[in-house]
This record gives sequence, C-alpha cells and structure tokens, in this order.
Amino acid sequence: MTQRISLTRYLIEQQRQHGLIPSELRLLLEIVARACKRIAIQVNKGALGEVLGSAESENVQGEVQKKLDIIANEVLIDANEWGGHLAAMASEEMDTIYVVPNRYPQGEYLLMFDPLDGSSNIDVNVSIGTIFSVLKKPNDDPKMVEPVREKDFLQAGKQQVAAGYCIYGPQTTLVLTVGHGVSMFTLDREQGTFVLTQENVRIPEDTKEFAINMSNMRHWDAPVKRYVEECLYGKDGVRGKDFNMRWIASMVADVHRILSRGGVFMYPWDQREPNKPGKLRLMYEANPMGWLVEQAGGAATNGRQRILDIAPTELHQRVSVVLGSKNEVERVTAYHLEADAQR
Ligand code: P6P
Repeated sequence: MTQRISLTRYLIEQQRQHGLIPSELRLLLEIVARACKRIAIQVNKGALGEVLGSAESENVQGEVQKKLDIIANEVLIDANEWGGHLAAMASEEMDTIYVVPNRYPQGEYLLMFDPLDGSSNIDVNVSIGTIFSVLKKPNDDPKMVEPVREKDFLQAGKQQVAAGYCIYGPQTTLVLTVGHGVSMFTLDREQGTFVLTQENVRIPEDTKEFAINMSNMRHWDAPVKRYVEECLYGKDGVRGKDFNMRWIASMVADVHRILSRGGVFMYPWDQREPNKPGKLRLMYEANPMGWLVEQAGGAATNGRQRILDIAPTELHQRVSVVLGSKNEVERVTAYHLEADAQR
C-alpha cells in the first residue's frame, strides 16, 4: 500500500534518499504542479466558466486554438517566470521561446510544455492534459553567462532531467519521473494537494490492446498496416490471440491507460502529409511521454529508432510515435526495419 504523502514530501524524500532532485528542480516541479491545479480549476468549470470553444486564433502549428489552450499556456508562463529556476520556456502554443524577463533572476532549467493536449476533446468533456519536459540550459563556458537561445532547447530526449503530465479526467492526476521510476499523484480536492497514489509504475511487456486512429489506415506505411492487420485477425491469425482497440484522441489519456494497464500507442507517418514525419511533436509530447514509458519498463520509438536518441533540429518538429508495452513496440519497430531492408 503506497503511503499517502504529499508531492512536496515525496520530492523532499527523493532528494534525501537519492539526491536526485536539486532544490531548484524541486521548486520547478512544485510550481508546475501548482499551475496544473489552476488549469484543472479552469477545465472543470466547462460551460460555467466561459472557457469552452475556439479562441478564434491559430498556433504555430496552424491549428485553431481553444480558449483553454491559451488560458493554460498563460497559467504556466505566469506561474514559472518569476521563480528564478528557469532560463526560458517553450510551448506548443508559442512560435518562439519565452525568455524569463530581465526583472526576474534566470535559472539553469528550460521548461517545455504542451499546455493542454487533446484540445479537440475539451468541448465534449473527454480527458485532456498538460505535458511537460525539463532540460538543463547548456552552459558551454561557466564563466560566460550566455543569453538563452532557441538552440539551447535542441537537446535529445535522453537529456531530460524531469518529465511528466497532468491528466484532467475523472481524477486530476500528476504523473512524474526524474529518472528514478514513475510516480502518480492524485489531486485531493478537499486539501488542494497532490497525494502520492502510486510508485514504481510498471508497464506489462505484453498486451492485447492497441491504440491508433483507424480512420487513417489506408494512408499508413506497410509495416503499420501489417502490425494492425495481424492484431485485427486476432487468434485466427499469426498472433494467436485477440486484441482490443482504444483511441481517445488525447495522447495524455491514451498514455495514462498504457502506464496503468499496458498497451501500444501509435501515431505513425502517413501519406496524407508525406513531408511530415508524423503529427506529434518531439520536444514536448514524444520526448516526455517516451521517457515516462521507458522509466516504467516500456519502450518508445519512431518506428525505427529510440525516440530519446533523436537529435532535434527544430523546436516544433514532429515525429512518428510508437510507445508502450516493450514487446509490442519492438515488434512494430522490427516490421519497419524488415521493410527498410527489403527496399
Ligand atoms: P487525431 C491531440 O490533438 C493530439 O495531439 C494527441 O493528443 C492525440 O493523440 C492526437 O493528436 C489525435 O490525433 O488525428 O486522431 O485527431
């Protein structure tokens, strides 16, 4: 039975036991958690809060922004800019990086986030979430305090020092890793605090559940078609077992299910936009989710290589994503490599 302790106490104990969380990083994580509580309050208002619907604007991705996308982004910026722990932030909702204003001290961390992932679900009351990733600002020359630049964010996912998400669903749950496993904290609304409800989250290496948007089937590459068709044939085919399918169209919700009971999530390249490697973003969706899944014993690739090894070239670059139960991710990846070898 997991001891019901607060997020603050958990972070302090992790610091004492493992020395994993420098005080500045602990402050950052507590501030992000507090911002997620504020976002949850707005999300939970729904139609009562005049927060639903479109903001009549587009983000850097060319996607129509929902009012809550902008609210969540502003909450995270306001909460984090003054603390002295960050040098800059980057967001799916902002074209370029947000450098901490000169009126505040600058810290050594870089924070990236998708402030509200799954926006298409906001107006229909389906779970959505905030995804965040933390890097250290590269400091080439300790004597020189270089101004932070966009290129400082372009680090592979394996350089992350913390990653997590907060899912706004039937429960509001913060899921976090600092490189020592994955822990889950459920928001106790009466106390207004995140309480530890699960430690050492583990994803089963095998699964009977896959998640993909089946409406795109005719656009997929052959390896993905092969894998999904084998799942659909179930015990009548080569897999010898039946599969179930889920697709919530909210990565946070699909990943939370996989962390909770296993499964494989795929958003692969498809021929609708052949110049884009995929729909999801590397820096603030695939990298944090990929690290969480790996820390829970799962795997995360782009179909061919480990996501966390990908060297980014652009802040908002996209990537194909295959993540979840290790043996299934390895099978999908093997199918891609086999197909490449035959080309
Ligand atoms: P589709 C939400 O917009 C998102 O970025 C992810 O959270 C989700 O997995 C995916 O897009 C859903 O995409 O094409 O199925 O609507």
